[in-house]
Amino acid sequence: MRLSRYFLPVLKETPSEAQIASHRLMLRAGMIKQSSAGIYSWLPLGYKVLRRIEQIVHEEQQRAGHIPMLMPTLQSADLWRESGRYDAYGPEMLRIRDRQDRDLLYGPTNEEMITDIFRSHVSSYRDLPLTLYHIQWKFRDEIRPRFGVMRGREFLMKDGYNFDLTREAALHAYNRHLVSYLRSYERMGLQAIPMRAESGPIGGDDTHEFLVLAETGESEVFYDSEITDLKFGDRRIDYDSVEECQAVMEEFTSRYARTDDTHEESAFETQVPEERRRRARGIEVGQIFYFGTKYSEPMGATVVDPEGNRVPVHMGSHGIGVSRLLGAIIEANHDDNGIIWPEGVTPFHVGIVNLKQGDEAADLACDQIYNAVVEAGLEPLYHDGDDRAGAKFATMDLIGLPWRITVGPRGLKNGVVELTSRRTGESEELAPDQAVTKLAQIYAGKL
Ligand code: 5CA
Repeated sequence: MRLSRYFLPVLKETPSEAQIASHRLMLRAGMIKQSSAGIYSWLPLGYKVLRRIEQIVHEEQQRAGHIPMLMPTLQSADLWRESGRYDAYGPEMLRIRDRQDRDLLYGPTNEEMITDIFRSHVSSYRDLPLTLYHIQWKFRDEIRPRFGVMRGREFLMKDGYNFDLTREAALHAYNRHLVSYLRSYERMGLQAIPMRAESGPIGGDDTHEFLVLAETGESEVFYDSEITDLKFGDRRIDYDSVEECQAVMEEFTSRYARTDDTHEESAFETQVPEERRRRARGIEVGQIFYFGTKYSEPMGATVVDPEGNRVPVHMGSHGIGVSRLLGAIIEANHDDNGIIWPEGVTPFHVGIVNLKQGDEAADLACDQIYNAVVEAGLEPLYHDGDDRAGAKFATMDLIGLPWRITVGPRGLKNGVVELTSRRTGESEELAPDQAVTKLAQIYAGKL
């Protein structure tokens, strides 16, 4: 993409309404525009990152054997009356009436709708296990929407639902989700720690929240510092193996890590030596629940088991805050000059800066590098405007592409361009084709 043909409305001024870095930077980098409180338009740059995050979520869910689908945003109130949640959910639910006077609602989550789909089509244990998921907009009329996409009213969530014959099988689904979430967050350049939490309006006994440590996080967290040394990394896992998934779950959840809802000071003190006790703040980027037959029983989602009895299925639900993740990633990856995208989610792989637009040799070299980057399967953003070099660098630093290739007449005389890392600020002089080769290797994970 050439910047001159793109739509990147960067702001010079720091917007006064934004209290935290990620919100300020998303507005300044032209990624989002508020349309009303807690509701945002996703401008092209923000939309690109949103799609990258969705793509990682899709890949990791499907790797774990979960099946993608799509349910609507508007739901019938009658379904929610069956589970008893229509009245219980309270003012966070946006209730709507259509022209036929039917009660609808903008879905805050989808347990009822997926249970209805299940009961309409599945009636035998032979069709289990089954895990369906979608990535869809949700609406929660939060009393205090704030921090941009971090606590929105309309927000994008991946929500998945497992259906199993027994409690044990459903707990395997729980563990499978935990593993797939660890992988997903690491691919996004984040460490998200599973912590024991409260189940709130979703219900159920077992639940973990995934928290990214950040000073601006809305949750207070208490944990054993050893937890931050754990990495999932690139280990291979057989998602069908109960033992393997259980082992990962135990490894990542056996140390003390809780949100303030479940924190017990006395347990913290007895279980964790003083020098490893940490109190901090975190951003909740996902939550997994096992809730057994809470929805299947009242809604009649049953299957015939091997003995011929009709039994309600065991379920859980599992959510990732897809749009919130942009805020969380930026909170964890920025400096005074702007965003620093992790390579896994960056909107463009490299920025090309032409120091002297209109100079024949520089223009030609930029075009050649641009084409070579595309050939290598990567997406460049070419800053081809007439701005001063300093202004071009400032824009590139603000939007945070992990790599920049700087091309100028002086370097070209010596046959070199500069490859610069946004994170370290370090630059290297390389021949143009070598710079592209190196980039390709970095993104292929070989460097
Ligand atoms: N049905 C379950 C799991 S599918 C559920 O709704 N879980 S949840 O309430 O924990 O939401 C899942 C994730 O959505 C949260 O962990 C959080 O990352 C994100 N989320 C929740 N509320 C908001 C909000 N107001 N703005 C942005 N993201 C949110």
